Amino acid sequence: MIKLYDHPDCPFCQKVRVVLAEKELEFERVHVDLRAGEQRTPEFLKMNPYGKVPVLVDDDLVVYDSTIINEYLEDEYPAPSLMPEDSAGRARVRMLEDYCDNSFLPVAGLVLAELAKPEAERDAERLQRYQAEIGRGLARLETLFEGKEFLVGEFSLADVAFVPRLLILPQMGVEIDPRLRQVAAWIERLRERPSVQTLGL
Ligand SMILES: N[C@@H](CCC(=O)N[C@@H](CS)C(=O)NCC(=O)O)C(=O)O
Repeated sequence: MIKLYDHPDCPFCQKVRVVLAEKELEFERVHVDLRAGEQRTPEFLKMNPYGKVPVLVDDDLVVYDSTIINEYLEDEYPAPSLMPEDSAGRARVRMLEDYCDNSFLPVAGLVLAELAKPEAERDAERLQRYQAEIGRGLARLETLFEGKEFLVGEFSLADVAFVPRLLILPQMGVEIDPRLRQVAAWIERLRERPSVQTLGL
């Protein structure tokens, strides 16, 4: 039985839940109360020394970090495949996941942190700068489609990485530039997937 140490709003946990749903894997969700600091208990740190969710436990194996977990799920449960077969395609997926994890998601996190403040305490200039950065990220993605339905051809782990924040662009105050037609169509395509709908975003 697979266990996922999870937090409902965490985009990294959401990435893993999409992959579990794509592969129709049953799993038990263990809610980690991040506000109460449950990720820093000695038991949790034994599973993930970084003290972060998600952590996936599959029988005796403990795996942390959403991107590594998703690669593990792809290796261990290969059907349906969420990685291209050719090494060039696999490298493209990994570069996009890296961009998403280390740039797109952190900036989205800064937008959400600013919006979480009472309006009087928000720094409007900073908020706009972060929102514009998301817009530039989307413009960069637009150039990758060249008529493809998903970032690297077929639906892959690269698309999964972006799902959690793409689905809440309106809540983040980010409007999609009407010129980004392929990005807009891609987001609609993602929204239609049953695995993505399980997130309830
Ligand atoms: N690189 C990690 C990032 C995970 C992460 O940042 N998780 C956050 C929640 S979204 C967390 O557990 N934060 C708790 C803390 O830092 O104390 C991954 O991809 O899994």
